[in-house]
Amino acid sequence: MTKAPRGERLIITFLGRRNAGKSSLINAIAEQEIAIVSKEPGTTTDPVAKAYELIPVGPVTFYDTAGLDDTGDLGDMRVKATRKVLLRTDIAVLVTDEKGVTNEDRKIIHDLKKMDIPYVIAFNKSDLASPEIPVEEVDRALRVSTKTFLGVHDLKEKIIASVPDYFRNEPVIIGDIIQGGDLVVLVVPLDLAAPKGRLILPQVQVIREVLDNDAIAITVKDRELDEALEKLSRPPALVITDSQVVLKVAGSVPEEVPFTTFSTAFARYKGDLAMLVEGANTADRLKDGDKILIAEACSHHVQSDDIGRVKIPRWLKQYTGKNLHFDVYTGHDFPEKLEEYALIIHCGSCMITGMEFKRRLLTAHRQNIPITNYGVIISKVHGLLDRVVRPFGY
Ligand SMILES: Nc1nc2c(ncn2[C@@H]2O[C@H](COP(=O)(O)OP(=O)(O)OP(=O)(O)O)[C@@H](O)[C@H]2O)c(=O)[nH]1
Ligand code: SF4
Ligand SMILES: [Mg+2]
Repeated sequence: MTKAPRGERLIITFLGRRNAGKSSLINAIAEQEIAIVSKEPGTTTDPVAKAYELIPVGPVTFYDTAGLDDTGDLGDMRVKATRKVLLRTDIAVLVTDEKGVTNEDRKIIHDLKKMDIPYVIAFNKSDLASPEIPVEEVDRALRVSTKTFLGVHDLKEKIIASVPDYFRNEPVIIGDIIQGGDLVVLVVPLDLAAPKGRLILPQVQVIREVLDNDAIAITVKDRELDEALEKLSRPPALVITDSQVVLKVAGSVPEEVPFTTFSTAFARYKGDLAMLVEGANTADRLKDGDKILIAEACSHHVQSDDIGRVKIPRWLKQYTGKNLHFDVYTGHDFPEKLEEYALIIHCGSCMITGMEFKRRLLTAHRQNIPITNYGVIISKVHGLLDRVVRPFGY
């Protein structure tokens, strides 16, 4: 089985009532006994991850979950655990039995819709009965049987067809907004924080994309920008700068020249720019006493004027004029109690994959918590957000 880094695998979660055949269906699709099946309701108690190679999608994780109709304290805990998996789920497979869609299933469908999770419905045990498929679910539904294997292949195809775009498409940084022959100016300050003797990966990646598109990359420090712009025989198609000097550079670049920051381009490349911009615009509605979560994906070395702990809180307080409270959380997940936050500001995510970052965005979005990131909020508090997102058609 192909090994893929954590966060790179598509997560497909099987859920439904107890005994509906969730575990059996995973086995039928995988054509091997990877999940435990029994006639006793409540066999699967905790979410169990199974690795599988779903051709042509690639490595995926099947999550087998406990029945969502479980009751009592233990049942509630199991339902909570399934819900936690759902926050990270890319595609849900709702499994029903010979009873078809019951009121409990309707509630699950309602939650899936609310959480914006693509789903398909497997009407399992079709060897026993053919219950009615609700009209509004016909396109997503399929009759299957893990006993006769009826519909199992088609279900697999339906799952493949439901793979979200963010998993399918090869993302671009700026390649789609420039053309062959364009001049692209990169502004790269070489301050004390810059690594010795080299450029950082995002800068190198942008230069490579400019060259791949047969365009011309001109790299300057902020100090030489005015001179470089003067010497160009025609205006650049794009100026892209490090966020640290965004204010100064914005002053040098004529208003009609497309202008952005590396962070903005990478927010789109790795995440979901529309969601991050929406999150940053929440800054205009913050109130006294609001709590903001600064979420960092790794425990990097904290500096005295740390961007997440010092600079962004200071700028945001100045921008809003409000008395805001900041918490910092480091690690792969968000803290348990997310609903107390008015806004999440995520780090630049340089150490995690785009897939993992997108999943974190979705996790916040599914709980209705606005989310933005360092690069986007920096442009916002400097009053430059509209300008730096314009080249991307916002
Ligand atoms: N007739 C028939 N029985 C099935 C089918 N699929 C599963 N079963 C039976 O239904 C029972 C429950 O199957 P499981 O796969 O354990 O169901 P589950 O949804 O994982 O159940 P829990 O883990 O207890 O929530 C077992 O006895 C299976 O043999 C099917 O397509 N047809
Ligand atoms: S921006 Fe990069 S180094 Fe900083 S906390 Fe996030 S992942 Fe770690
Ligand atoms: Mg089970």
